Amino acid sequence: PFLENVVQHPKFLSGEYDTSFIDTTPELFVFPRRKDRGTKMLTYIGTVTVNGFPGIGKKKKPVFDKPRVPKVSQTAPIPAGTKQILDERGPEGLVRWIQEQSRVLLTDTTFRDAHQSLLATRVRTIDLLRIAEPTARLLPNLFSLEMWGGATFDVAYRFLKEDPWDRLLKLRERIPNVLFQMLLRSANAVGYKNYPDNVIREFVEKSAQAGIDVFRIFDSLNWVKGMTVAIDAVRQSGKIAEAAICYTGDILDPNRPKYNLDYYKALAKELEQSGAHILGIKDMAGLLKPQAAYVLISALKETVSIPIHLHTHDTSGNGIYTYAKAIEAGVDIVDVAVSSMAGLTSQPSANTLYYALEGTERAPEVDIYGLEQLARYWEDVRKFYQEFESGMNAPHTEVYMHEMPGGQYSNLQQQAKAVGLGDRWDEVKEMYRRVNDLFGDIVKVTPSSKVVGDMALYMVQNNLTEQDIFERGETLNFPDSVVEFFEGYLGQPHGGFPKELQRIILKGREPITVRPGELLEPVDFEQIKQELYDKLGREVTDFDAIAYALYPKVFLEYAETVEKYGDISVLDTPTFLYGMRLGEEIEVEIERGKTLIVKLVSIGQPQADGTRVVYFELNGQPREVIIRDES
Ligand code: 3PY
Ligand code: ZN
Repeated sequence: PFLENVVQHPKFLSGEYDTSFIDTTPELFVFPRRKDRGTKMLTYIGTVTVNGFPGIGKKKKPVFDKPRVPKVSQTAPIPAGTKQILDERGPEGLVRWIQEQSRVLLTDTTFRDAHQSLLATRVRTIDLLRIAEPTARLLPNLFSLEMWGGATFDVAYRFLKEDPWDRLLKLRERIPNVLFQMLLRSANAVGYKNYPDNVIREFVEKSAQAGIDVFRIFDSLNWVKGMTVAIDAVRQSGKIAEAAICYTGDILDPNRPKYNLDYYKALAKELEQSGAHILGIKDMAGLLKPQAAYVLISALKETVSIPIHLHTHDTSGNGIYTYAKAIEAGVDIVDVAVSSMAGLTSQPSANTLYYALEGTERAPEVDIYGLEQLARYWEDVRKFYQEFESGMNAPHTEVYMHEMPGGQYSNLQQQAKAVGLGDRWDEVKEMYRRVNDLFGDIVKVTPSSKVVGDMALYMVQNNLTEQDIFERGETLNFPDSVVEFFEGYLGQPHGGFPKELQRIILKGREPITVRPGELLEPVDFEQIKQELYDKLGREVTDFDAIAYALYPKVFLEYAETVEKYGDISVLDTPTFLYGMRLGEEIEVEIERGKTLIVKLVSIGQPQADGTRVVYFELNGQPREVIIRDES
C-alpha cells in the first residue's frame, strides 16, 4: 500500500520528485517505470517530427483547414432508431420490421469500409468521435452504421497504435440510436487465418457486449462449413447474424460457369438454413453489373424468405446503376457512404443514391441536408490522410479484369511500394488476375485475396511465370500464406484445389480437408491473461486477451508503443502523422476537461551519438526530449 500511495501521488506522477531510484533499484518495483504523460507524448511528437511517420516518411506538415463539424443541438434528445427496435423486439422483431418497410434501407459504411477502401484503413478514432454525435442526430433513420471489423481491427493496433475496443465503446456512448455493424471473417475473425472455435465464440461474445449489433459474417471461400461457428455464436449473443455470400465472376457470362446463378441460389438457401437472420450479398470488388444485380436479387428473393442486404464497391463507376437495379428487384438494404468518402474503391454515394431515387416509391428515408453537412466534415478530414490515397481518381473498369476487392486495392498498393514494386503496380494487378486463374478461379476476399496478392507480389518480385512455378516449384519458397491456403487452413474452395499445383506447393505434405477449427487446440484465455500480465506488468482486460490471441506480435508491439509514448490516440491527426512545425502550438485533450498546450520551440543539431534535443513548451514550461535521428 505504501508503494501504491507513492506511485499514485500526483507529484510523483507529474515527475516533480526525483525518481531516479526507480532506475537504479528496479527490483523494488514489480511494475514498469512510469514516465509522466507529458514527456511520453513529447517523445512521440519529437520522434515523428524528426523521423517522419511509417508510410509517409519525413514530410513537411501541411497546413490543414479545421474540419467543418455540423452544428447540431447538444441538448435535444437523440432520435430513436433501429437500435431501439432491436433492443425492444429482438432479432426476429427487427427482421419483421425490415420486411414491413417499403423504402430501401441504408447502411452507412463511412466509418469502416469507406476508409478501408480509400485510405488504407487509416482513419483514427479521434476523427470518428468528433463526427459521431452529429451522425447520430443527422442520420437517425439508417438501418446501420458499419463502423468496426474487417481490417480496422488490426490496423488500429498495428499502425494507429490505438485500441479498437476503445473505439467501439466510445462510439457506442455517442451513438445510442443506430445499429452498429461489423464485418466478421468467420473462422478468421478479424485476422488473416483460421482460429480455434473458442476464439471465435469469445470474440463474438465480447464484441456483442461492447456494442456490436449486426455481424456480417462471410467466409473467404464461400465455404458454409467455415461459417457455422460464427453464425451460432452471434445467434447465441442475441444479435443479428447477417450471413453473406461473396460475389465473384459474372452470372451473365456464359464463359464463366463456375459461379453461376444456381451456385448463388444454393448458397443462399444453405445460409438461410444455417440460421442467418439476413442474407448479405458481399460484392467486395464491385463486379456485380446492373443487369446481373437485377437477375441475382430477383432470383434470391424467390429463394429465401429473409431480408437481403447488398454491399458493393463503386470501382467501375457502375455502383448507383447496380443499386437502382437491385432496388427495383426488391433488395431490402444497401450499403452507401457519405459522398466525400464514397465512389471509386469505396461504396456508392448515399447522397447520389438519394437523388437517383427521389420521388420514387422505394426512395430511402434520409435527410439530404444532413448528408451534405457530414460530407463537408469528411471532405476536410480526408485531406489529413492524403498520403494514404491510392492515386485512383476516376472510375476504374479494369476491376472487371483483376477482380481485386476495394478494401484490398490501396492496401496491396502500399504493400507493393514497401517491397520496392511501386513502379510495377500495373504488373502486379495483371499478375493478380493470372494468379487467380492459376489457383483455379477462387473467391477473392480477405484472407483468400491476401493469398492471391502475396503470390502476385512474389511472382513479380522474382520475375516468375506460371510455367516457372510448375517447372521449378519444388525449389521455390512460396509465401507462408500461400502454403497455408493450399494446406487447407483457410477452408476448401468451391470445386477443390488444383491438384498438381497443390502438390508442388506443399512439397509432398498432405493437406487437410476438415474444418481447421476441428484441429486447432482451444486457446486458454486465463493462461493468456497471466502471460500478458507477466509481460506487461499491468491489469489485462478480456479485450487485450482476445487481441493477443489473434495477433500476439502486433498486440505486444502496440503495448510497447503505449508504454513508450502513452496514449497517443488523443493527438490530432496532422500531429500524429507529421509531428509539428517549428513555432507551432497545439492543444491536446488528454482526458475530458484536461488539456495540454504544446509548443515546438526548436530542434537541436545532430549530436555525435546520433540524437537531437527537441525543445518544447508544455503548458508554458520548457521541456526537452532527446530523439534518435534515424535519417
Ligand atoms: C475485409 O475483410 O476487411 C473486407 O473488407 C473484405 O471485403
Ligand atoms: Zn467491402
